[in-house]
Amino acid sequence: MKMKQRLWSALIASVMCLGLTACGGAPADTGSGTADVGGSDDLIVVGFSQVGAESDWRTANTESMKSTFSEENGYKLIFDDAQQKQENQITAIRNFIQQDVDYIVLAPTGETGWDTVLQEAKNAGIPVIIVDRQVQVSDDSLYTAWVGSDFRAEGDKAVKWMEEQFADKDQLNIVHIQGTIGSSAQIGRTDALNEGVEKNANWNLVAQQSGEFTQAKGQEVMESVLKQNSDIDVVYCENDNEAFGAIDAIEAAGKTVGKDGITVISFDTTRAGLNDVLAGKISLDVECNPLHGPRVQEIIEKLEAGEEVEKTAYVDETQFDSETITQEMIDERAY
Ligand code: GZL
Ligand code: ZN
Repeated sequence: MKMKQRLWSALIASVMCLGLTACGGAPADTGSGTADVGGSDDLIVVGFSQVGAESDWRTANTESMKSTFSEENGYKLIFDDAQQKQENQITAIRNFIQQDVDYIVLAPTGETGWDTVLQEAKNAGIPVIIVDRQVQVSDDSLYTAWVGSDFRAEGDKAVKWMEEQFADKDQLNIVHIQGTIGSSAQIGRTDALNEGVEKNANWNLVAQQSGEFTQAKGQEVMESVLKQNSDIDVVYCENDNEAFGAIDAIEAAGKTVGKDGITVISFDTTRAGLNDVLAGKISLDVECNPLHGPRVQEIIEKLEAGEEVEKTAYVDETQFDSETITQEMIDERAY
């Protein structure tokens, strides 16, 4: 039910209550804070357009949203998996508008191409919350709030660690397996490495190709790079699933990863990724926190209460390396 309808129903209910109390009847309030007028369902309806199911990170992100926006929490979630295609997200948003949802949440595949459909949502009076990756729009009133990670900062953490680890290496041959081209996560993590290569004369980028944030593509890219390059020092993977694929390819080629072999760097710190850090297969994993459900819920609750919300909210993130990680550190994490 939309916010304005809710206000009307409360107003009508209070008038009714006045009437009822005047003639001694019980107030119509159902105790849910807003009186139920005509038995209308007072769940807050949220339409969520999710990128897809390409990675462990995405699965954890979906789980966080679904467990937060449950009926017992007072929500009806309409979930759409776009299989990593923007056109599917645009269709989903139009469906949400048709269904007159109370809020639209969008985890965008790429940063551009959103102006038209977000204008349609604005015209329909439906607030849009962007989560995870960012959108570049001509008018940022087309969305109410964004919450997610600082991807450039994540990349800078990895580059700083590499500078410390390989300070005395005269030549560092780096393979760069990028994420989905045009996504904020890829742009930020790539910009950081490109700047690191410019800054460090001993760093040599031997290959740069997208692994689409998937394990299969990560393995395929690594296999082709291994055929053309025999001296690789570092593989910079823009998420854990690409790292899993790259490690499989490296080991299938009879080489090793870790301290005495190729250094694998990754992002996301999923449970499987951290297990590989503990095993010494991934040397550094930079956190990218997927638990956005409660953060988006906080924004919606504020909007429901008519309160101001922050336009941009970055989540705090850390990093783990194979020298210092412990099982306890992994056990105490929520994903
Ligand atoms: C990052 C997110 C990225 C993850 C990948 O916030 O957009 O997309 O790093 C996921 O695992 O596919
Ligand atoms: Zn009700």
